[in-house]
Amino acid sequence: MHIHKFEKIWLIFGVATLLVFLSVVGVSAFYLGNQPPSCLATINPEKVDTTAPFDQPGLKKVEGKEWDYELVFVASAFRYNPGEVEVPIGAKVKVLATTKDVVHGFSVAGTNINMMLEPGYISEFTTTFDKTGEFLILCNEYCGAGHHMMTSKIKVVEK
Ligand SMILES: [Cu+2]
Repeated sequence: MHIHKFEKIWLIFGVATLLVFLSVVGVSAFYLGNQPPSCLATINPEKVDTTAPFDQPGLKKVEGKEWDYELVFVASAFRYNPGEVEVPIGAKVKVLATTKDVVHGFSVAGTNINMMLEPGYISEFTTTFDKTGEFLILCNEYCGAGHHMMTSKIKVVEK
């Protein structure tokens, strides 16, 4: 079979591009460990208030884990619990969040924290807050009439 020279070049280019993209996704998923935030842990959305750790939202010091604190958020129309929280600077924090009703967003302005909260799933993000200041948490998934009022705040403070 004869393939025209330009067709061959174009074919090679196409296959090479595909391989580059697949290896980027592969390295990101299997070597860097990037995963969708809510693919592993599930929760009964009707029993969020009585299921640990969501029965006690807020910041908790933990021992013997790779992170120093767990920051637990429960989202519901149209608020986050807690409505404001203080986090010590430099601490490694694992954010755990879920929703009691519909899909909500969990985006922390000025950081790379941006999760979708889906009913029945626990979204997780581990990070270190290394700048003091106030960081606004916003819902960026339209959830209903009060969507624009749905906020919380993380205050990063000196130890
Ligand atoms: Cu919303």
